[in-house]
Amino acid sequence: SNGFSKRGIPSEIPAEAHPLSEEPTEIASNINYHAQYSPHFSPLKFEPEQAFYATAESVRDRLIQQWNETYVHFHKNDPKQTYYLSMEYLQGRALTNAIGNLNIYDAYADALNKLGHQLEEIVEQEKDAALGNGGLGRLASCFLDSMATLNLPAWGYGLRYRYGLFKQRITKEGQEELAEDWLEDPKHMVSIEILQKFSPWEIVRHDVVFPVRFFGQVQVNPDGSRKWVGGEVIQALAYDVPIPGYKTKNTLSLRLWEAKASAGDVNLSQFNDGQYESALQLHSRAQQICAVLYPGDATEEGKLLRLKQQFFLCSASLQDIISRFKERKDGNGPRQWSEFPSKVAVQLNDTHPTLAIPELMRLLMDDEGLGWDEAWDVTTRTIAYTNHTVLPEALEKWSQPVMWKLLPRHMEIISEIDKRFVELIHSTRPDLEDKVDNIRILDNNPQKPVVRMANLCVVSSHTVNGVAQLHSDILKAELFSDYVSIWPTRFQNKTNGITPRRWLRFCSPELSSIITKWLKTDEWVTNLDLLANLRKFADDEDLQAEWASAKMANKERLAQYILQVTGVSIDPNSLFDIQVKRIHEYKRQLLNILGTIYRYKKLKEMSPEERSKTTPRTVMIGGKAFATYTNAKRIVKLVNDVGAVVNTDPEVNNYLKVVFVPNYNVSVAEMLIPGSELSQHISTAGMEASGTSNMKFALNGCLIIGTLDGANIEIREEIGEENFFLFGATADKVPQLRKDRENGLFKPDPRFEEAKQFIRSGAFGTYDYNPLLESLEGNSGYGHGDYFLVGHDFPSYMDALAKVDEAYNDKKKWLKMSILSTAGSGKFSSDRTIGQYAKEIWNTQQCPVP
Ligand code: HBZ
Repeated sequence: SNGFSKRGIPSEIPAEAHPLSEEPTEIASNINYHAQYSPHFSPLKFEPEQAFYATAESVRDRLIQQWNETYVHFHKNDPKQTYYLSMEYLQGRALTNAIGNLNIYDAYADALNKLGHQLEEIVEQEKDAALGNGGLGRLASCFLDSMATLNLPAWGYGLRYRYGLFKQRITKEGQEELAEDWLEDPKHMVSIEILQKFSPWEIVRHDVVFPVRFFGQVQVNPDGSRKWVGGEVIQALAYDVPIPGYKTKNTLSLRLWEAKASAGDVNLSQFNDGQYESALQLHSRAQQICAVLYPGDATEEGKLLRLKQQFFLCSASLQDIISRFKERKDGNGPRQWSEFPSKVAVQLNDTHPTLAIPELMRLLMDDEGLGWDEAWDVTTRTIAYTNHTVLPEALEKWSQPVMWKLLPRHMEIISEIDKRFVELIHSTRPDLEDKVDNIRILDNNPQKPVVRMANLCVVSSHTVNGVAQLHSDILKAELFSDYVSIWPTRFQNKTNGITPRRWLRFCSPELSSIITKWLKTDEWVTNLDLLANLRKFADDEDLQAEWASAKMANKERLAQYILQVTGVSIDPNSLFDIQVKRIHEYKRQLLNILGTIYRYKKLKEMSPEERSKTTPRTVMIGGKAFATYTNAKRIVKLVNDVGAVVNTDPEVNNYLKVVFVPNYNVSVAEMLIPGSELSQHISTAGMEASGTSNMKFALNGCLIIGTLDGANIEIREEIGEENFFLFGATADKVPQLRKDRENGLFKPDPRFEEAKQFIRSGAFGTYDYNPLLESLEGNSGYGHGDYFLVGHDFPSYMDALAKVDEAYNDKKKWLKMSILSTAGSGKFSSDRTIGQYAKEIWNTQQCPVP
């Protein structure tokens, strides 16, 4: 036993745990121990794969020790805790991060050396944990890192998907999706379903199990109270993934729920009759719940299973939170429920965990006996909601009939919240009377009655925030403007951030040591504002030389990787120009490739001498397209087709290469970002809520070409407008430009027409690109042509690209701009973001383990 009882609460405080040695010899023998005594494969072998598992388990021992100390400490001190509810976490690999945060990287490298292995090679064995789709999931992972590092009392809650985000394979047809088995067994094990799959980092908590009900009906008791009964009950089993803070003992937990049927749910008599499938029906229904991560990023899906997943997360997490609240009684008997909001802050990562609201109401009223008013007061003082998008198609709406069937008691509660909100408008805001149908929670359109999840969140949360200043302003001025007039103080901005540990310190040790040397301290790793002190050295020739050589080393490493995964050889002396993110029309990878096509065409038309005066460029584009998003998949195909032509064209391929980087994920990002010189963040203004890779690139001294959208605006402010390649319409002009376009007032730039015509001419093969090109003019799925204003922004984009070439030719100038990008990135640490959430939303304090 680790001294913990049912919910991770210590039954007795364990004696002072004996510290694990940081001596390489002892670490080596510990790794050896794991290879021998917890082997998941034949112990006779000790190849990189086995060495990875043994190393991970050895590191995990340390994490468990710190985790125990942390939660014992939290239990004793009983601070207010944050519970971060998210359907997604994009954790990536954990090994480098863990030994880096624990400050034992060198010791482990030595130890592995003694065992005949290279740490760099062992690290590559680990599979990414990709339990998320994109920015939203990665943000949750950066937040966990910062909460641990800032010693904040917190838990992350999520789902333990069996299959995470799909693996992308590029074929002649374009993108192909493969199931991503992040829990895949080592190669030497037979990969069949009945074997227990595992991650070396997780700790299964067989004693932390909560029942989660689906379907059934509401029973009205004689005293008028109500109870949800019947239906099917699935068990939620906890798996804890330790989250170490950087150079602190504090280690948090990411608790992932897995769905299981109870032992009693096997119908033995059916089984004995040979009806195996129906005997095990509930088992297979339970298995389905956490089988796959739903592909998100602005696609509409109306699947019952997704709703079940969402409720499963919310119900299990809230039962866990409530039981912890109850266990931590103070000296004077049981806790008052009115104290709950001073002990518990629940943050909803978008609307995906909205059902936490009616579930908390239900648990408080039906299980704990609170009246409506008291339960509502507790709930609204506990819950806060973060919005990540203004795209209408990404705003969740669930069918009312489906919800009545799956969650009858919750629909009663949601209807009551809706009714009371409508009454509030009637009695206090007659001026909003004619808008009430739009802002209430239930959309009772008889054709398609739905619950609007964002509205439920806004009405039920004490705080609503956007993720960059522009985004928060748009929320207040547009999407949520009527609510602002009702509750003016409810709305806040919390500009996103990224963890400087993973996204600079560990992914670019070269640049990190230069920064540490020039700042004469490594404190910037936890106080990123210190990077501003690099500004005074931006012109220094010695720093510039060191900076250039670190960049070159990272570019060479990246070139090696590109050669290995694509077979394309790229020149480290060319400008490395990168756009990596989910493929979406609003992110405008199409603008990038059209600009590249135009560049290619002009290079073709030049004389060899003219060509030799141009700036050699390597354009890299990567990202996954949602499997049924046809235009996004066409863009992937187009980039690949352009690459196939350009890269094999001996006339131009010394001056231009076009690479589609396959299977973009966290680990690939850790390779690309340090080696980048220019990165593209070119969404139609007003559409990218924030963006977070823009922050990672800038932090790594990569210059940005971008629109005035999302966090680009704040990045440009911080690093200086002269260090940012700006182009495109501003958000306030977009609606009028769309109208003009509809009214035939748009005059396309001849360069834009030329690029499109070049595709039509068959220059990149015979694939039918007309549907894609039509989205730029005819009627697209979005109602009218070129909704994303690719044509409008094309000329200013091309002009900005020309400025990039010019700046790159002046090496000193470019290096200075690069240094100033890093120097201006201090604001974008997720430590700053999380500090603001703690102070301005959660009202939580640091609780460092001594
Ligand atoms: O969240 C992204 C925003 O597009 C990006 O601008 C922002 O920086 C980031 C963090 O705040 N949103 C997503 O990544 N959204 C999803 O992945 C998503 C997932 C499931 C859905 C809908 C969207 O059902």
